[in-house]
Amino acid sequence: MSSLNLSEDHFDYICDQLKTHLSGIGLEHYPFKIGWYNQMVSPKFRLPFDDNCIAFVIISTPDMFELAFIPYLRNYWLDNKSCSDPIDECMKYHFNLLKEKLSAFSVEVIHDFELFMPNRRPRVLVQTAAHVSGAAFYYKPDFISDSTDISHKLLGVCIHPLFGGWFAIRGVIVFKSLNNVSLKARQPIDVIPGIDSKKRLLLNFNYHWKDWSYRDVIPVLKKYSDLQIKYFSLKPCERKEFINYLIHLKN
Ligand code: B12
Repeated sequence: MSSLNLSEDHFDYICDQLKTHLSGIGLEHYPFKIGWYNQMVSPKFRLPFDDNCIAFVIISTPDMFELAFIPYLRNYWLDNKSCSDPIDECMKYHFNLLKEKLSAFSVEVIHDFELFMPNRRPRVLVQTAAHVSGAAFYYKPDFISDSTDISHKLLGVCIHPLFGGWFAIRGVIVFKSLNNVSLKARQPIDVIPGIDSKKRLLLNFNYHWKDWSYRDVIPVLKKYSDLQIKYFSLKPCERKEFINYLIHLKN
């Protein structure tokens, strides 16, 4: 596919479009080049686009629940969709709207929950994308690989400088035919001082994630509301009744 080198003005225009759509629903976008991501991951996880292609990682802030999810439930949620995850459906809805808005460009959306079949490999490693875009520092398990008591592979965790662990990484949007050779990498901020705190974070994330403590590893600007905490504390199969409650809740 032939690709166009983006001028600064064009790039700013795309960023403005993303901001206009996303900021009102509690989502944020951070640009990166596909090559920065592909350099980090092993070949089987590489994204099939040109190294200079522009992409954006999309994160949900604590506001997403009230600004995007509850309105989505009220307006579009149908019980017959109950086999799919409502948050995933909400994200699909908004990413599709965005794709329509940006239909002048050749855009591909990859959600965090998309897997290749039959091997179930994630289509994109959103934590690596968040790190290379500068959105959130990715604390990888190799910080504690020296510990002998860790018998199985740990999952790494990203920490956002303003929201700590109170956010999620929803996916990436790739502008397949747009290059921005001059985009400069933004280094993510390492907000956890010292190796011991990093180890504690990883252990909390892997073994105690249900108590939410890993999310409070640094002081934060905003946390999930009580409603959001209640929602995510329920097992997916127990959420139906609570969804009905949210739909009928008076503001
Ligand atoms: C599979 C998965 C799971 C599996 C975990 C299986 C396992 N233990 O591996 C299960 C279902 C158990 C799970 C559970 C949870 N998960 Co989960 N999960 C994922 C998912 C879909 C893929 C992760 C994965 O398989 N990675 C593959 C491995 C190989 O990747 P990797 O270890 O990062 O290795 C790569 C990097 O190291 C990179 N690399 C190499 N060198 C370098 C150097 C640098 C500098 C960098 C940046 C990268 C890099 O290359 C490697 C690949 O070649 C991601 C979403 C996504 N699409 O990424 C969410 C995700 C990781 N999960 C998340 C969360 C929050 C959870 C839960 C707390 C539940 C929840 N959703 O609330 C629990 C916690 C479980 C736990 N702590 O054990 C969040 C983490 C958010 C964050 N702040 O980081 C994610 C990102 C989802 C999201 N939408 O935000 N999860």
